[in-house]
Amino acid sequence: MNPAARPGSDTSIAPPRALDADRVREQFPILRRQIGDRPLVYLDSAATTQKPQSVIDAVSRYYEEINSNVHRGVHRLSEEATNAYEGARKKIRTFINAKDWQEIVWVRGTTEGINLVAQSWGRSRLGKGDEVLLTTMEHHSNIVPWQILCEQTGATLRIAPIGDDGSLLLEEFEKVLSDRTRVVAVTHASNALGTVNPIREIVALAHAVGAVAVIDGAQATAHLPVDVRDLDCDFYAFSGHKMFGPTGIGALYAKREHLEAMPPWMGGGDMISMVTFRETHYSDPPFRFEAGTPNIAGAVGMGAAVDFITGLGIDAIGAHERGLLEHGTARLGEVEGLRLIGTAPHKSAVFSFVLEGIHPHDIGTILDRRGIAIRTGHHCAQPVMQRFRVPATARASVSVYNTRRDLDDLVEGLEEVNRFFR
Ligand code: 7TS
Repeated sequence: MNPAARPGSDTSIAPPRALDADRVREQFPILRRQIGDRPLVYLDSAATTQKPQSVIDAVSRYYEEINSNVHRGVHRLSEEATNAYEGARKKIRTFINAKDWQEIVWVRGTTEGINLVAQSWGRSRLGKGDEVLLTTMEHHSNIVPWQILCEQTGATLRIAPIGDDGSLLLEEFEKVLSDRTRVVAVTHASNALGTVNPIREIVALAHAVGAVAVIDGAQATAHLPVDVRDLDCDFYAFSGHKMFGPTGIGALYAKREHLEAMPPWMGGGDMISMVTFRETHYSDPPFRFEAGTPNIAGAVGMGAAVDFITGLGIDAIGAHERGLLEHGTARLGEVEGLRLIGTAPHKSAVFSFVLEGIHPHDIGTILDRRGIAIRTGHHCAQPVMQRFRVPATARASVSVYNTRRDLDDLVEGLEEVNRFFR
């Protein structure tokens, strides 16, 4: 389906440029690797994406030419490092259409971003009688920080259920929502099911009861357009490594009014304006939330990753992946005993499945012998496994550099698995 028609997407009507996946692949050196005597077939991008040469070069160039600490020195290198670091923050701002750069906090990734919101925004505000509303499809990163917060404050966790196809049941969500709800924390796209949630609608429902909306964008930013002003979410967390950038870097978007009212959650260098042993004055956001020397090279690399995505066009990426979703869904349907877990109408190109009577780890091991990398297990979404009554699934997830051939290889591999076990 056209992402422009999805709730929460942009409304551009120009058809996306078609994407030449073979040319895109050439930009990813790791895809030239052999696994044994087979070419690598990488189908684990939901865990982490591979990195294009431009991102690798940006990180190397940073270390080769301008490595220095930021915000501190008067010397040339420090000034250049600061410009590169802050320049990358501005790229993130533009990429998600935040109103200003002060709304972008550098973090280690989605997990840290959500913990920051829970501990800084949540801990000083929540108490007994307050509720935090999640959905069944959340990643542990969007569950455990809220459980910790509830333990600390006496607030209660509530869960909105999902249907048999892995869609959020919006009517049920509305029933659980009440004026006790202070936080609604929902994933934009599910890593275990692929489901894409109607974020704009969810945010509006949260706001109608006076709750803030925290969006886990880990599985969204490399696949669909994200416009935080259009979504009107209060917080949006995402990871560099899931969108062609380095590991150990991510961004938290927060509306400025929230950041200005939030206390720091970690103390240290770079987050203060004045320190004495009697008292400390904190910096303005976003620096108040960035204690210690940050991952400067990571930020620069994430900026280069944004350039990579923008260069291809997020709509073109989305269209390419929808083609793969369609092809993969049809081809996997031919495999004996295969059941897809997650068949929502609004879905990203994640294929979570079980093969009747065969443990997912055995599937993963046999595929690995053919050079095919998929993920098996609970995908850090154990409540999803419990919901579908499976201990684990096998998951193939695609990105811009995947082709139909990769999915055909997967199907051939699964046929070998079936021959081996049946
Ligand atoms: N939220 C979602 C929806 C995710 O898929 C992940 C990581 C996270 C949060 C955490 O992101 P991090 O960068 O802070 O670790 N998901 C996966 C996965 O599906 N396989 O490995 C990691």
